[in-house]
Formats: sequence, structure tokens, C-alpha cells
Amino acid sequence: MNSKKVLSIILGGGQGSRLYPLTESRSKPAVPIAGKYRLVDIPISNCINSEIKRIYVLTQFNSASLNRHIKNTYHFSFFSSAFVDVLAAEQTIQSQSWFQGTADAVRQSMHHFLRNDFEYALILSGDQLYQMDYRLMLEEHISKGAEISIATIPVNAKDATSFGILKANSENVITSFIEKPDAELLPDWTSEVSDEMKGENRNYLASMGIYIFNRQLLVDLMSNPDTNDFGKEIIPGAIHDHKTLSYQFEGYWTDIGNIDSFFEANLGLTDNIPKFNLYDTDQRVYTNARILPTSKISGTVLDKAVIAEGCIIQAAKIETSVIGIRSRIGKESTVINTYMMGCDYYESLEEINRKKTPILMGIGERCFIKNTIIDKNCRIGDDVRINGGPHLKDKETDQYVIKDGIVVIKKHAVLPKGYTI
Ligand code: ADQ
Ligand code: ADP
Repeated sequence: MNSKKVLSIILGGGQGSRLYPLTESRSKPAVPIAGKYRLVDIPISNCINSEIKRIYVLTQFNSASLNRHIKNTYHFSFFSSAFVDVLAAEQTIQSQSWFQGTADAVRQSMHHFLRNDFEYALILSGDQLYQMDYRLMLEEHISKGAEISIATIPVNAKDATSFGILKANSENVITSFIEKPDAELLPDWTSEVSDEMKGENRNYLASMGIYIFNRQLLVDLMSNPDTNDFGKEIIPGAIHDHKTLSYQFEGYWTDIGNIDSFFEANLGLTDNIPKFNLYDTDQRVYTNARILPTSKISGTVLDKAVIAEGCIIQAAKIETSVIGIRSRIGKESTVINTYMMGCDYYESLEEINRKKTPILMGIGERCFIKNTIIDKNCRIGDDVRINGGPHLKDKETDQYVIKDGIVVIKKHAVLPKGYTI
């Protein structure tokens, strides 16, 4: 089977500055999403569902939570060749520096990849929400005799400036590519798209940052130490010399690389019919099977609430919110448009009693919380009021950050009784 010839390489993130402060103490692939998963579960699950089971995750820095998550989640049979390995930027005699860009990250880890027997390298981005069967892309790649394939998606002119934009001929061979063109320089490269996409004015083809490379070509391209980035250098340079195919995808796909899009994607799960389907048994999303107890909820009006396992909730109201594992929310509290990541552990009664003025993990009583992301293990005292929204200016304190009107409470933050943002 073709998928057995593939090695998957997930680009797990550079500095992670766009998702700060969620990446303050963890690497980007370990950022919790959708109440019980982590970012890296999305591309890994897509690989497993596509029967691609040899996976490397490249990350700029190693975090305990990423390693623990991978170790606790992805167990393969003793007799299988499957693995998920984290490769953090490392100093070697050849290279003293951190990854300088996506291609540099791949280049610096080539010696690990080449120990494996593979014909095709599938290079994936670590911060996108989508479900895709890479086998279909691989079939096209092989049957059309391509050397590189790029997954592409139709976008409108406004969004086109955030992506690599390309032009393909009638055989889907890419003839031109420009990385993130300025609005005024956006070339007239509209492409053949479905009527549905036309109806949404999505006439430009954008690179999804998902690539298949033939093994030897990747080795050759990586031997040039002057190229650090796929979108800026490798792809625009390679299309003229190597047959590069556009594999068009029209399903749900979104980049979740910044706080705003991350927040939108999480709250999107509360829609009646979410665009990202967590309930599809053919395209499961895997994560740590934590064996948590069920959630216990009393006296709460729930409207569009997605609630993970192990929660203890007595709030008055939860609306359009995602409540993560082991969350505790006290009486008479209201939570609206909020993503609460939950807790890594439960506090024991002894731990609670040992503290002089305990603020329990979770949200206290009579709180009002709106337009907020609450990172793991936060302690929000009684009567706290957080009213996020566009009226707030960007700001950072020890306990929280405000970005684009979204309040992000930092991991382990403590907000005392009556605190107001
Ligand atoms: P961007 O998303 O802007 O554009 P980039 O920031 O380079 O590209 O990130 C691609 C992926 O690689 C992300 O998952 C990122 O976290 C990761 N990454 C970045 N630097 C890294 C490093 N030093 N080490 C490890 N991982 C790293 C790219 C393409 C565009 C395309 C969009 C689609 O360049 O052409 O349109 O993806 O989202
Ligand atoms: P999950 O996948 O469920 O989020 P993690 O393994 O990432 O789980 O997080 C659980 C973490 O919490 C572990 O590192 C565990 O050691 C830590 N932990 C458990 N109990 C406590 C405690 N009482 N105080 C601090 N950390 C704890």
C-alpha cells in the first residue's frame, strides 16, 4: 500500500509568538484545543486515519507536556513499525543554531529521517484544523508522476495576502507561485474552482502548507544551506525545475496559528453543525485516553456548551463556550463566549485545607466571564468579572494578556476575589 512508503513530518512551530501566552511554558504542538485535545492531535490523527504511521514532530523547544502527551497517547503494537517521535532543535557539530525556518527545521533533522525506509515525505503544518485523507493526495501525486505536490484551497482576494498563492495549468501543474503577495501586487491568478467556491468569491488557490516531496528531491533541495523556508524559497524556486502538482481540497480547513483564529476555531465547535466534525467515526481525532469520570452539572442553563469529561459545574449559565477537562465552575457564575482549557489534575481535600486563603482551581462563585480564554490550572476567585471585547486595548500583565479584545488568562494565574478586567 502506498501509505506505507510515506514518512510524515509535522512542523510543530517556530517561536510560537503568535499564540503567546499559550506558548509561554509549552511548545506549540502541546497547546490544548477543543476541551480535551492538543494541537498536534489534529495532524497526527489525519495521518493515522490515512494509514501513515511513521511520524516526526519538529518543535523549536521541547516541553514536558508535549512529551508526556505523545508518550501517553500514541501507543502502537510491539510488532508495528509505527511511531510518533518529537525532534526538538538540537545543537550538533554541523549546526549550532535553532531552526531558522520551516525548511531549516527539516534540513537539521534530515539525518533522523534518512534512517527510515521511505519514498515520499509528507510535510504538514502543526497549527491547522481540518480533516483530510492524505492517501488521495498521494495517489494523485504518484499517478501523475509529480515530484512535489502541494495541497491547495480556494480563498478570496482579501485572504489571499496571508497565504502562498499559485497558478496551475489545466493539468493541475503549478506554473507560478508567490508567497503572501501584498494586496496591491496580488496577480490576476484566479483559478478554476467549484461553483460553491465561486459563489463565495474564493477564486484564488492558496497553498495549505501541506507538501509531498519525493525522497531524493527533498534530499537534493535540503542540501542548499541558503534556503530556510518552504513558502518563501523552496517552493517558488522548485516549481520551474520539478513537476509540482496542485491537489485541490475544498473541505473545512482553517489556520489556528494566532489567538484570534484559535479562539474562533474553538468556539466554532459550539455551532449546531460545526464545520469541524469531532463525531465522525471514520475520521476520529485521537488524544490521551485519560479515563476521567463523567461531568457533573447542577443548576446550570446550558446553551451551545461543549463540556469535556471530569468537570464539576454549578454555574448559573454557560453559553457558546468550550469547557475543558476537570473544570470546576462555582454557583451563580455566568460564562459566555469562552474557552476554558480545564485542569491537569484535581486538588485533594488535604491540599485545599492546607492553603490559608484557598482560591480553588477553576472559576469561583458569582463570576461573570465573557470573550476569554482561560489556560490550564487557573484559580479565579469569587465575584471576578472579566468582560472581554473590542473595547479593551491590547495589554499584558503577570496574570493575563489582552489581544484583539480576547482576554487570555495565563496558565496557573490567580485572580483574587472581586478582580475585574
Ligand atoms: P505560514 O503558516 O505563515 O505559511 P510558517 O509560519 O512558516 O508559515 O509556518 C508553517 C508551519 O511550520 C507552522 O505550523 C509553524 O508552526 C511551523 N514552523 C514555523 N517555523 C518553524 C520552525 N522554525 N521549526 C518548526 N516548525 C516551524 C505557510 C506557507 C504558505 C501557506 C501557509 C498555509 O509558507 O505558503 O499558504 O503555510 O497556512
Ligand atoms: P492531561 O493529558 O490529562 O492534560 P498531563 O499529563 O498533561 O495530563 O497533566 C497532568 C499533570 O499534572 C502531570 O504532570 C501531573 O504530574 C500534574 N499533577 C498532578 N497532580 C498534581 C498536583 N497536585 N500538583 C501539581 N501538579 C500535579
